[in-house]
Amino acid sequence: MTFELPKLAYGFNELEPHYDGATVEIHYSKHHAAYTANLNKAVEAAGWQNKTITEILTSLESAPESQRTALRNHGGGYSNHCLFWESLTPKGTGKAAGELAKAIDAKWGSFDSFAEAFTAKAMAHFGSGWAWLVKTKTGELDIVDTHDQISPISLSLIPIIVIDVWEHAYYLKYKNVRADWIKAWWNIANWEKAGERFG
Ligand code: MN3
Repeated sequence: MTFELPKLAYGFNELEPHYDGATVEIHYSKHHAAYTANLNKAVEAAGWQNKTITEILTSLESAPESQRTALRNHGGGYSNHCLFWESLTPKGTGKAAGELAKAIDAKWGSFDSFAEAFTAKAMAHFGSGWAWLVKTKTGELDIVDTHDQISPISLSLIPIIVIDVWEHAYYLKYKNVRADWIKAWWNIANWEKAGERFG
């Protein structure tokens, strides 16, 4: 299949003041668009046009060797950014609700303790990458980080919510201060969507 940039559920400026319109526009229409275009090239070169993105990300080891790195980088870049945009909303509620909230409380004791652990993971990640709340194969919640464009789907994890901590995600507004970007992210985190993903 040919992959396309997903439609955003909000305008470029609608996440302000937490996430500025200029960064959102460049992040989406340049960075995410480039991953999407390069994924389509790699898919064609590999003869993998019949595969879904999940099939691609879970069968990288059987990809033609010449395209494996491109499929990992751009397939991950395409998918991770789709999940990232869905993790954001202008109508952030600040915390999880329902079954997801219960599972977070059971694992971390409280939402605040979870938030502290998630923030710490995002802060501690060295270099380009992502911090994720995921569900494991056994249904347990966990906080993980992945490097570059590694997808949690390739690691048999189900993504629930994610923050992009590549510098391109925040440098225009927050410069080198990743802590400020992470703090801002909590205001626009989409816990409703996370609850749906948790199922
Ligand atoms: Mn990014």
